[in-house]
Amino acid sequence: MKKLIIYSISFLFSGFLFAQKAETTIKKDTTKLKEVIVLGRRKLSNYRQEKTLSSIDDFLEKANKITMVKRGNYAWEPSLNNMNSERLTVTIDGMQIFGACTDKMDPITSYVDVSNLEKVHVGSGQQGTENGHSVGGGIDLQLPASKYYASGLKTNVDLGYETNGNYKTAGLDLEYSGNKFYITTDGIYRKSDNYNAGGNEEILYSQFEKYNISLQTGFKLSEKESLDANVIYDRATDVGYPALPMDVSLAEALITSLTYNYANDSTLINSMESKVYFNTITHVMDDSKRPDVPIRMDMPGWSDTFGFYNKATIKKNKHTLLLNINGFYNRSLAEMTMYPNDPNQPAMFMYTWPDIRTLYTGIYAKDDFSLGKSKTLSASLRLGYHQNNIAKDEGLESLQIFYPDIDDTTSRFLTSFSTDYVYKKDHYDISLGIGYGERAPSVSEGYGFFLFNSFDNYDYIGNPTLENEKSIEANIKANYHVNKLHIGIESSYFHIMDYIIGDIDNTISAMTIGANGVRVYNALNYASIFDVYVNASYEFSESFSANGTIGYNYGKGQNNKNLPLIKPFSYLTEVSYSTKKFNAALQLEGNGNQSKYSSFYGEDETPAYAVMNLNLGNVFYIKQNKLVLKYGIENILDANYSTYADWNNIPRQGRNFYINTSYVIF
Ligand SMILES: [Cu+2]
Repeated sequence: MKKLIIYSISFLFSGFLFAQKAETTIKKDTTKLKEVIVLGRRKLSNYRQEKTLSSIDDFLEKANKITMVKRGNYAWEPSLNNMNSERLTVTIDGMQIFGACTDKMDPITSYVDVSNLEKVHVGSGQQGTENGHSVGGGIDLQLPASKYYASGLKTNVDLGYETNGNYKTAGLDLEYSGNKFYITTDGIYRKSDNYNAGGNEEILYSQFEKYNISLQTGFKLSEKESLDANVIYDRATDVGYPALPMDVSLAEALITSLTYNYANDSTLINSMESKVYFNTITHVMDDSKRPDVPIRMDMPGWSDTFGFYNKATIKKNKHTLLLNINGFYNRSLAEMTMYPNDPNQPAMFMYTWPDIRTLYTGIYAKDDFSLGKSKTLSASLRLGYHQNNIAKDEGLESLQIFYPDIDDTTSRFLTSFSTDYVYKKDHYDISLGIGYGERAPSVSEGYGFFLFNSFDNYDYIGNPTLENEKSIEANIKANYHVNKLHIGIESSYFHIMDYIIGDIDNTISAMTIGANGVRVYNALNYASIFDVYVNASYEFSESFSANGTIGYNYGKGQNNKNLPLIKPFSYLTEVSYSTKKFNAALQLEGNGNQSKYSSFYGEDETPAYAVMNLNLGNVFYIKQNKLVLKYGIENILDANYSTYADWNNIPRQGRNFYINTSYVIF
């Protein structure tokens, strides 16, 4: 391993120094390996974007390798390469932010809305380590770029309605852009009642209500320097989780940042970006609306994060070097109070996350080295120092019941490394990559105390003695286009060592009434995950085209048991018609039978399903203003179904008619 690091460092820097003598400058697309989802809300052009007012979750679900794990109609959990939360780095514009729920009710993606963001960068596996260490990949939700357009005032009004769940959305944006100053502010409000699954089956506790407001402003300090400030406030209340035994009465986030930018084409350092940030999350679980629970519980959680990054790009000859030094300090605290039905019994209190402080600091370097017109070799490296501290003595003492030898502090060193080769010709391109990565256990995996998991019906206890999880990865991506036909393939293989997962411990009894028992986080020697997606598209004419994607995924542990939440065979086909002012698309989307389910981890066999959707869109120009209209029918045949990614087989939405309108006033 050490050798690998030394070689990679020498590769990054030696090539860079040697090449300073060469004279050609090559501009190329170095982000090829990243998937970018553009959240252009008021455009008609992106036909896969059905609704202008889709949630971030809806947008993410359209990406090839991403699936959303659903516990209800709100706050879905992204899964990339069949790996979720703890194996991914999800950041907001490079900022670390961590949910405050011990039951994963609040993935980071639930604290932002489309109005806050411009695009989403998805980096698969070790290509997603720019902002942190991960095994499965990184998702960076990016804020809008500075807007010094001198275009004056612009206003957008958005309204949406969906019949299923009586779902209403309203949004308003104001943007003022000058030469040296800009300010944008927006607000969005969403409210849905319970939705109906196919056959008019009402899904109780699937309602939600949320609003989100944000403000971004910036001014130029000089021609080359500018300062940006961004504040996002997001508040969800009365969120039901039909797949879980509890709901959420409040999920609140305040996300703030201040960024300094420098850009200069004529110096060695092309650009620099320095950000300091702070975010705070409050999450309050609630069971007061559930008619019969064995015991009433209060379960609030908090997560605060301070952090910074310093990023520079250096272009010299055939090299494009990106450096990123970052660090954060997070505090995660969660409590549980149980009130027995017998009022003479005392309430029971414990820390489910005993005030865990995480300190991380690391450096990332990536070099793209052009080997000629059509070939690029890239290498990236991330090194980091990671420390966990248990700040509550009661928490340390509780964990010492199971781990008598542990200390309040654990430190670890993390390494990630990857290299890719990209070959690009007129009719085809191919990229091959390998990588090695490590991640630290999450707060729940390391320090969780009797966290009930309704999926397998076990209480989980964290393990502070876990090793780093390590992954060796290989990936390939290839595209072929000829005339109007396009074929692409994308595949990854992960060999994961010390794969963290819960292990049944019969010596401990469960805290939750009715639970099957206790699982303690432990590690399998290894696990393997494989995925492959093939897509093809054909343009019959300028306005008429068809496309299709099929996917296959596989995941097994060393004990030869299937891993949980591995996507079965999946497909999506679409025919679309689009002109400048109108578009229409008919979709068929489905999964095969989930034959390789994991009964050991609480899964059962989810049957195959298929749903059909119809999406239509128009754009109208009224004087210099623009009106975008999107409307259609989802789940046309009103199928009653659930997928492998639906927690406890909670059925998805039945037939839904929707309309979204966006009006842009210049
Ligand atoms: Cu929660």
